[in-house]
Amino acid sequence: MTTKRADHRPAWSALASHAEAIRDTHLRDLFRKDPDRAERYSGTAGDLLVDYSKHRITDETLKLLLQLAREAKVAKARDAMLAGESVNLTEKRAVLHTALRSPPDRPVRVGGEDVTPAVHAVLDRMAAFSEAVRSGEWRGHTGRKIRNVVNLGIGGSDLGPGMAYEALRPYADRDLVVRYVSNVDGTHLAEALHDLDPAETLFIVVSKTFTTQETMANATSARAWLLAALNDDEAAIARHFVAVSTNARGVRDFGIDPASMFEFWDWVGGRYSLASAVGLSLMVAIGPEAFREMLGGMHTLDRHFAEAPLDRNLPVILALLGVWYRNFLGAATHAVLPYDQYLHRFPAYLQQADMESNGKGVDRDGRPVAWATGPVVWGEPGTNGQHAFFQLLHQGTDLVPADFIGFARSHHPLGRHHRMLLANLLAQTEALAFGRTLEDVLEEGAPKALAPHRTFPGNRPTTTILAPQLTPSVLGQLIALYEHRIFVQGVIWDVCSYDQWGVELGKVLAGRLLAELDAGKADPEAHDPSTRRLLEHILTLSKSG
Ligand code: G6Q
Repeated sequence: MTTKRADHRPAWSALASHAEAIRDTHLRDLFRKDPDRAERYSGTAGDLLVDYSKHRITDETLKLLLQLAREAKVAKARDAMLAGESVNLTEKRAVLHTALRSPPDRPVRVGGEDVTPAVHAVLDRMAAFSEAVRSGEWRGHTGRKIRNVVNLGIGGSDLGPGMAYEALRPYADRDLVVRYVSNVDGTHLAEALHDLDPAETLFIVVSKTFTTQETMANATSARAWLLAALNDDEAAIARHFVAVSTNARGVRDFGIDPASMFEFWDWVGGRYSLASAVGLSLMVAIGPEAFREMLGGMHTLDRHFAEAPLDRNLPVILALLGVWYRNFLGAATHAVLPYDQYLHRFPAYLQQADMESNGKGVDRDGRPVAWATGPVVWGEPGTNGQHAFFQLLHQGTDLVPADFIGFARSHHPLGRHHRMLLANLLAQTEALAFGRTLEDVLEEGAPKALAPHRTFPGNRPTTTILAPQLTPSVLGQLIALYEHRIFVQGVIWDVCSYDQWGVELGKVLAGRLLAELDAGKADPEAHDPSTRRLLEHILTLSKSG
C-alpha cells in the first residue's frame, strides 16, 4: 500500500511555494544572473547531449524536484522494475522491456527464471527469418521472391515498428516495400495492397493477444486477398503469413503454422514492445545487424538509467521537469518536435507510450488522484510545425514545454538544407526562451499600434536533445530515454503506468453497436438518445446509398 499520497510529500508543498516565488522570473534574468547555467544544466548519456538550461528552474528548483524523486522512492521503484518484480500491479506482471535489449551474459530473472536465453533465442530466429526473406531464400508460394512486407497490427503492435521503420529508412533494403496497416477502416488495407502482387507479399500479423478486433479483421481480409489470387490454395498461407504473438493457440486457429510464430511474453507491454519480435518487420527491412544496434542503443540508456545518480540521470531529470510544469506551473500539454523528417512518426509513437501509460485518474491504491497526471503529448517535425502551430507556442496563452530533437549530420545534406534545418531548431529555442520585448520592438521602429502584436513574451521552456546522426543506436537511445522518463513520472504521480483499462469500455460498446449495424436495426432499449439517433441516421443513410 502506498503510504503517502503524491501531493502530501514534503517536497510537493515546497515546490508549490517555490513555484509561486519563481513564477514571474524570466529566462532572460536567469541567464543574465547565471551565464554558466547551460554548462551546469546539461548532461550526456550515450550519444545524446541534453540541454535543459532553457527551463524555468534554478538550483533550488532542481534540489526540490530531486527531493521529490527521493520521497517518491524513484530509485527503489526503478530497481524493482529492472529486477523483474511485478510492478504492473493491476495485471500482476513484471515490466521488463529492458530485458529485451540486455546482452546474453546479463541474466534477468522473472519469477526466478532467467529470461535472457529465451529472448536471444527469439532474436536469433528473427534474424534467420529476416535474412531468409532479404536474401530471397524464403519465397512465396509460387516461388517468387518476397518484395512486399505488410505488418498487420495496431497500437503497440504497430506504432513502434512503423515509427522505427520510417526513422531508419536509410538503413532499409530499398528493394523491399514495407507497409503498416492498423486501422479497421478497410481503406487502410485496400490502399496498402492496391499495387502489390500477392505472390510477392508477406504478411506479418502482430498481436500479443491475437484477439484484437482490428488486427484480426485485417488479417482475415488479407488472407482472403491472397487466396483469391492464388487459386484458393490454403497451402499458400504458410509462405505468406507469419505471426508475432504470445498466443500460440490463437495463431494456430487462424491457420498460421506455429513454426512461423515469433514469441514474446506477458512481461512486455504492447507500447514497450518494439525491441521484441514485434519489431520483426523492422528487422526484415533494416537487417539483423542494424536491429541489434538499435537494441544496443536502448541498452546504453537502460544502463544510464539504472546507474547514473539521480541528479545526473537524464530520464529522471526530464521526468522531473515535466512534473514541474504539469503540477506546479499548470502546463497541460507537452510538445515533441523532432528536427528530422525521418522522425515524423516519433511524436505519434510517444503519444501512445506516454498518454496510455500516465493518462490515469486513480492512484495505485485506486483512490482518485487530486493532482494532474500525464499531459497531452503531441508534435510534428520541424520546420513544418513552425509554419503551423508555433504561433501559439510563441504568443499563445498556454504554457507548452517542448523538446527539440536534432542531429549534427544528415543522411541527405543536400546543399545548405541541413544547416538551414539546424539554424531553425536553434533559433526557435532561442526565440521561445528570450522573446522580444515591447521596448525592443518599438526601438526597431515598429508602429506603436503594431508593437504589442510583434512582441514575444519569451520565457517558454524547451529541452534540446542533440546527437551526431540518426542511427539505429541513437534511435534506440532516444526511445529508452523517453520510456524511462514516462516510468519516473508514473512513480511520482503514483499511477499504474503499465495498464490501459481506459481503452476497454469503448471496445465493449463497439461490440454491441456492431451487432446492431450487422442486423441493420437499432435496439430501441439500448444506448442514450443521442447515440441511438446517430445509429438510426447511419442505418438510414447506408440503406439509401
Ligand atoms: C499497448 C496497448 C495496445 C496494444 C494494442 C494491440 O500498450 O496494450 O496499444 O498494443 O491494443 O494489442 P495486441 O497486440 O494484443 O493486438
